[in-house]
Amino acid sequence: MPISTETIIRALDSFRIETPSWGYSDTGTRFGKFHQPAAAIDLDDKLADAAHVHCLTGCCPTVATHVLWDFAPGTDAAVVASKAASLGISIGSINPNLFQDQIYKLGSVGSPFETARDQALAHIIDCIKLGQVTGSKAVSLWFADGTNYPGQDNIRARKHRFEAALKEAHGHLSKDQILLVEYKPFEPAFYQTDLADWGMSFLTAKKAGPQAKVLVDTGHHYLSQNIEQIVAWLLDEDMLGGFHFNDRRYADDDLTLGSIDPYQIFRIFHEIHLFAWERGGVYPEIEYMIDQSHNLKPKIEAMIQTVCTAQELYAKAALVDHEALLAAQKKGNIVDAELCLKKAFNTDVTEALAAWRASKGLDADPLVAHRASGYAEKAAAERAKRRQELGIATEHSYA
Ligand code: LRH
Ligand code: MN
Ligand code: MN
Repeated sequence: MPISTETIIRALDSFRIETPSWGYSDTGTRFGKFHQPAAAIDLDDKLADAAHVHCLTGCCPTVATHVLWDFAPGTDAAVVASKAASLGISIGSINPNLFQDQIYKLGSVGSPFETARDQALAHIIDCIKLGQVTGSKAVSLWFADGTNYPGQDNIRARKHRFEAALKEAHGHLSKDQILLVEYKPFEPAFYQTDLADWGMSFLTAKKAGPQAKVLVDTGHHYLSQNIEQIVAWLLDEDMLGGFHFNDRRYADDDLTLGSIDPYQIFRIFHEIHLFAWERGGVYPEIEYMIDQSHNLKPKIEAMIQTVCTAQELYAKAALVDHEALLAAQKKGNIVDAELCLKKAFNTDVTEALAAWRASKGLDADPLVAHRASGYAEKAAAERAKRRQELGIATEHSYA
């Protein structure tokens, strides 16, 4: 076996990526939704779809849940966890919903209203408990909080409200749980977002406690921002908790990973492999998660495409010759240093990925295997019927 294939197989053996429950159901933009007959209707469907993706790819053993969208009132979380287990997966990150309730109009933990802050904190604490019941590791926080107009609220007072709430929430974590703090520059707050960049998440997480880290959503940056530099700094500070992977052309577009700029994801993975190489091959614990909406592509195909793209780019980045890179850097040889990255990026890893899959008893191409399985057609027929019985919109524009 060529050395590069061995390197890739070793790298992929420890690479896991979490799929999001919301990526299996109908989503859209604020202008509307296009329904798909095979889209998941309820949490059982989402678990089944996530298990199907894991079965084909072998690297998606957990599914992220969004509490309001997934756990109807009265849902027994232990039952959900055992359903997931019976399908061969488990419940991954728990995402509180701190933005849809009317009470959050002026924010959640950053709101000027104590009632909103109290409700938000109670919900986060409930999610931490939910995570304990489902055996999940991460509670993943994203806040829509901010203001839309200059003068609307006191920016520093909002900062202090955030610090107090996250510190209190952190106190409820079990020793195995982590709190991930996501940032986003704008939307839905359009003048000032409370956690607008990695620095704000970093400081807030630091103040919350040692189990809080930063979550980098690749779509949550200004266009020319150097995300791999943010990743390198967070790694160096031991503050990189995880990723929400997606791609974008303009803002938080939630397109499938690598569809616009695969080299950027490669460069992010390169920083991680380099960091581990400098530490004798010890990789930091990072939660790799997908956060996509992909409302036009068929749900499961889009998910498989993203998972395979992530594996491919992770594998390519593992091929960077770190010795040669270091030597070029020491000599100030910019061209050769850059070529180390380009050479790895341009390597065709199809065979190596197939070899890794074969070693796990998987089909060489999960997308082809999915299409051959008839899963989507069966799901479409059964779910269309169920939608009719439930009186849910059945008009579909796209299969
Ligand atoms: C916000 C976000 C956040 C939410 C998800 C649905 O834009 O990235 O992670 O939880 O989308
Ligand atoms: Mn996100
Ligand atoms: Mn987003």
